[in-house]
Amino acid sequence: MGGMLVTGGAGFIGTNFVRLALAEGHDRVTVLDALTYAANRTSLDGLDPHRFRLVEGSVCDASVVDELVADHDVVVHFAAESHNDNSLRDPSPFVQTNLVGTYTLLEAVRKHGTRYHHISTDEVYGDLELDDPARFTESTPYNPSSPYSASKAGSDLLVRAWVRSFGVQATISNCSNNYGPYQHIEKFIPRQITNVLSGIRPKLYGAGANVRDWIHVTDHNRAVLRILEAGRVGETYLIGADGEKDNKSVIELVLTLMGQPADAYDHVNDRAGHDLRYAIDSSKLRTELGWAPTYRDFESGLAATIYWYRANEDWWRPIKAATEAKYAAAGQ
Ligand code: NAD
Ligand code: TDX
Repeated sequence: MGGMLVTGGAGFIGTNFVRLALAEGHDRVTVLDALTYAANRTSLDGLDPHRFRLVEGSVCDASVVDELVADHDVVVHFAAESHNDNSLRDPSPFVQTNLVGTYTLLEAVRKHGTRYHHISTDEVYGDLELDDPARFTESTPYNPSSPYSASKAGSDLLVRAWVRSFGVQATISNCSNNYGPYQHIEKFIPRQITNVLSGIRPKLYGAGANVRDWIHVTDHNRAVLRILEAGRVGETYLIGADGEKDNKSVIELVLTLMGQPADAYDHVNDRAGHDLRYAIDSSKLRTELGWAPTYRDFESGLAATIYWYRANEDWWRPIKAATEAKYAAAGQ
């Protein structure tokens, strides 16, 4: 008994979370990960085998989930199908993993009385107009746009129902767009960095006016650790670092930081149903739990991320051609 079960710990945010939790003194961390296309087993290389273990399996597998939940004090649920573009091509694994997987975990934590933290996204709230002074808060109504965000919204609602109906000891966090090391190169920022490193021009969807609210992955994960420490059961916390930027500015900054002309990118087909703007008001997290972001300068965080992809070409190079082939088929 004891220790933390982290689902999806071989993915982007989960890997960074496991590394942070071990560095902060958590002494027993188990990852349950199905090792889908989105995972990279080498992201977890070099961790202390006395304190860390990787179990390959699905959150939809009730017997594996039950056995692991029974053996840990807390579950942090990162595992998900996470990419909007993929959800537009084939929603089926999104419904399975994000809805059925969350249901399977909830039944296990209900049975064993285990503390549960649910990782979610600001995309459950839909999108905002560019000039809307409002930002998302914990009381903004759910209004998801894509199969991905609808499946995440559904999973959040399952958690809320299991808290209310069965007294499950759960908290939820909805975070804005993360950037940093170990992010899959299908996602916007690492796709453009690895494009430049591969001699491919960066690809901007549509006119690039869409706004995302960027946060460094470590700031997200520090907020999750803080919620585990002091968050109130049954509550939702929004996580965001006041990092609104439009996509065109981000692509120009990547190019400039990599020594290329700022306009050396292509406009490609827009995403169907493309959300215009996300923006988070994280006052509740800041005032109740005393959290604040440590990466306050996007440009230097981005420069460090570019450095990481330059230094870790072995990590991403093997999947670059196949990732780009998928986009090329969609004219993106
Ligand atoms: P990711 O795609 O990089 O990683 C997902 C991980 O989950 C992978 O290791 C994959 O193998 C694993 N997985 C998928 N299906 C599984 C299954 N059935 N059983 C067990 N493991 C499975 O995703 P990410 O960007 O690290 O996102 C992690 C979580 O954070 C997700 O819940 C996502 O919705 C949420 N989130 C992400 C962002 C972001 O900007 N990336 C922002 C807010 C919230
Ligand atoms: O090549 C690209 N060109 C481009 O202009 C790609 C891949 C994306 N984009 C645009 C689409 C979005 O407006 O960049 C923006 C960011 O795209 P993604 O990295 O795909 O992220 P997004 O769709 O905003 O969702 C992300 O943040 C919320 C994560 O993937 C989700 O898991 C999280 O919930």
